[in-house]
Amino acid sequence: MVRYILHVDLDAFFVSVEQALNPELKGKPMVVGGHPNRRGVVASASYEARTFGVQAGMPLTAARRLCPQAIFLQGNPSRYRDASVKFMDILADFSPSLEPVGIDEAYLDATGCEPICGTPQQLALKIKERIKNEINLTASVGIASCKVVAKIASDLCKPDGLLQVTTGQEAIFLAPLPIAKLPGVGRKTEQALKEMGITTIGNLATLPLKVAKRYFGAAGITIHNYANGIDNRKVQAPGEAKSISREITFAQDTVDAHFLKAVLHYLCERVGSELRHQGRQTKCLTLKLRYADFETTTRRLSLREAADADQIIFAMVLQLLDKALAQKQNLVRLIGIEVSNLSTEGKQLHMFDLARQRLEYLNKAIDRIRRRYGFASIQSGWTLPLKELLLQTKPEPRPLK
Ligand code: TTP
Ligand code: MG
Repeated sequence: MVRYILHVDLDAFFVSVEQALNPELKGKPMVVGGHPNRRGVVASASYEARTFGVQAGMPLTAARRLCPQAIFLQGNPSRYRDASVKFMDILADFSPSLEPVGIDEAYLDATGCEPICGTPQQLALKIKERIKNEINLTASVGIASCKVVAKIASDLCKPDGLLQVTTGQEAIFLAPLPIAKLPGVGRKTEQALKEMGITTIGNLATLPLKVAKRYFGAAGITIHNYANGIDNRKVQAPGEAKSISREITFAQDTVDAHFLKAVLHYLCERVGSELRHQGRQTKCLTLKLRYADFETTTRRLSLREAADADQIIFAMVLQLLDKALAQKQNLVRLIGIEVSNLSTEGKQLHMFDLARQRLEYLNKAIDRIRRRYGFASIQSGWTLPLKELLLQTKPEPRPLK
């Protein structure tokens, strides 16, 4: 059966929320991320600022050099979270098959929705209209038979766009695009492909599969399939996800082990609270590190007993970090963790394990405070040095429930 998948992404999200609240800012070059004299990176740039070369992720000082007339704002995470919840609520009205990806984007499976919502194009227009009317933001929508093509389509038609890729035309649509546009092709893979003379997605599509596999392993098969417009991934509602992951890319690469451990603790808190929110536990932990040279390593371990406590996850994953740091002492660019092998089975009673029970009560109390007053309202000693950094990182999507 032909699928119709929509990828909906809000345009210049943080900036647009600020503009919706203060219309005088509309149409101006703007950056959300912080003061241009301070350390930090651009979180969101208005399309007017982008014409000067300003991009998300670049240091604020560089953004100011490129566009000194831009308005720089610190940002208001709670405003963005509110807008995100409203955005996801609007999407949820259109299909039960909704997968929020970040704070401002989601996949929606519209297969079979035609009798109620009309054609996928009509559905996309209705979604855009409600977003405009109800939260005063614009969204771009890509429509295709699979996720990867829908995502690329929404990216290409930004801002305020709508682009449908006809079923059967996926590979033709992708062929002329630069390989960097393909999800899964990071800077290192892009560089390696370019050295092989592969610059467009079409070039990659015609590379023999076994060559892609030889050079890039399992990831080679995935990007080769994507390049041919083949992507069988389903749109997964959050509760169905097989794993939960959180990662942070630093504004400045670091080897500071104390800092890395603090960030790791924060990530464990994020993952732990999401596990508890979903009523799930993990038996498998993965640590991911990307170094300044873009080499990425992952280390994994299995837990004997399933866990959802930040403290247990942190204690285990810390061992992985210690090993990784002992082995390679290069500057670290990104750190992330993933929990997988998730279960929803009822917890065993820890009659003789008071420490675990205490953690359970403690985490429940912390979760309650955070639900009410926001994630940063309560911090562990480990993460206290991170306040400034946390303001500059992409926030997690707020759970829909
Ligand atoms: P994006 O959707 O990647 O960017 P955007 O909405 O600003 O612009 P576009 O029109 O290209 O979609 O990210 C959504 C928000 O997430 C963005 O407004 C700010 C935040 N963010 C960060 O905080 N740090 C980052 O490095 C990135 C990429 C985004
Ligand atoms: Mg966006």
